[in-house]
Amino acid sequence: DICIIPEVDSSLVQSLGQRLLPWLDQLSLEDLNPSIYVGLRLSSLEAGSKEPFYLHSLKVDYQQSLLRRAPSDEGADPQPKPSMGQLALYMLALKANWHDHKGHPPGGYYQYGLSILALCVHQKRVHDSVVGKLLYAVQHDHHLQGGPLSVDILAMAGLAFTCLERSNLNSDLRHRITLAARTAKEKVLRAQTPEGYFGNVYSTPLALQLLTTAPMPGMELGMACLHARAALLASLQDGAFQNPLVISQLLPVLNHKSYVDLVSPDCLAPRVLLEPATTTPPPMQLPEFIHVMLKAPSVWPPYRHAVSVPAGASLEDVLWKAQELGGFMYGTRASLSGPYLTSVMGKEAGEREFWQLVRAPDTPLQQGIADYIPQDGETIELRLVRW
Ligand code: B12
Repeated sequence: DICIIPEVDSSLVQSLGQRLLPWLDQLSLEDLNPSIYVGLRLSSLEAGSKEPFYLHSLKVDYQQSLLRRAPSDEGADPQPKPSMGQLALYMLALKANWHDHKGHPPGGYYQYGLSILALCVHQKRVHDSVVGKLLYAVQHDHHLQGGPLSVDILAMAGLAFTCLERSNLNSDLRHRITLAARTAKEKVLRAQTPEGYFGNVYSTPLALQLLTTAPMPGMELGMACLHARAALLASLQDGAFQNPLVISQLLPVLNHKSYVDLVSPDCLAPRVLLEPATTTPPPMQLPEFIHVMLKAPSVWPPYRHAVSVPAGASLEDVLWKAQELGGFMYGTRASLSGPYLTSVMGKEAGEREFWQLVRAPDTPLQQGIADYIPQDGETIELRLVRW
């Protein structure tokens, strides 16, 4: 005996769905409801662009309320943490946000690979089609053929494949996964520069995480990695690693570890307790001033102005100074890599666009606005480009 629900009149279904629609505009804390999202995603109806927006609000709200301190901490918390049931629904909502397998994934292939890796180290199996999309990208996608970020993306994808391989998840794809892990390594290896970096200095840590995961018969790994290691050590000495995110990708390499080792972390390995570095304050000196030419040719009217800042100031200081002088405007958003430039002269970068930082005539910077220290006489161009 089976239970079958005969099809219901579609206009009835639609009118039910329509009653949910106004709720999708209620994004305040007390109104957000993961159940609405899950129900809609599992229905025969969809609410277009309201859906991703609603899910986004859910994520922001739930993440924030999870991070808030427990109500017992001090004073009464007006917004209690979500209940176990609400959390459970939120988890369902995250799962209901499947994507179609055509086109570029929304956060880019880097985040796609990172997500598969994260689930894999938790030993959570994802659908073959999800892994299939990354397999296809590594073998065929032209975005990954030598673009500036290709090594970062290939390294992350390779780490994800290595984890899947070791954990024997998605066993039907085993052969393709092994092949793609090898392809990722080969492409990373081929991207080695004469100085020894894989891609650039900042993609080398992730690249090494990948290349050190396992020996590769038939590949000249040994010399290549020694060369990369020497190049990294030289750039460490030059102070190239100041940004906490890139440091966080490098530290595992220096400890012969990769993200794949999180599958079964070695909790007993001894670790050294860090002590704060003792800094001696620099001697008081009158700051020397430098001049930096700031240009934004892709806005109308084009902006071009010399800005004077103390030597050692960051590009962010230059932008700030230019704004203070008048005639220049910029906006940033916080990210794990630091402040990300989102708008120049009121012009926001659109989808798949970004404000590229370029040292004239044509050298894209390898650091963000907070980390890059311009030299006297340099011209910095802010260009709105597609990626
Ligand atoms: Co980028 N980028 N990038 N990038 N990018 C990386 C972070 C990295 C490490 C690549 C490399 O050189 N090997 C370097 C940073 C090195 C360093 O810190 N010293 C780098 C650089 C240098 C840049 C640029 C400064 C290049 C330039 O203009 N000359 C610009 C940023 C300029 C600006 O501020 N407007 C830039 C731009 C981009 C695009 C192509 C736009 C994409 C981001 C768009 C998108 O995915 N929606 C991009 C990516 C994808 C990456 C990459 C491959 C992954 C980032 C990611 O998704 N992280 C990393 C590689 C890596 O980390 N090893 C390089 C995971 C998520 C969970 O973290 O903080 O939420 P998140 O991610 C956001 C930020 O990372 C931000 O965009 C992400 C999505 O919103 N972002 C930032 C991306 N790049 C950069 C760079 C800087 C300096 C900052 C502050 C933020």
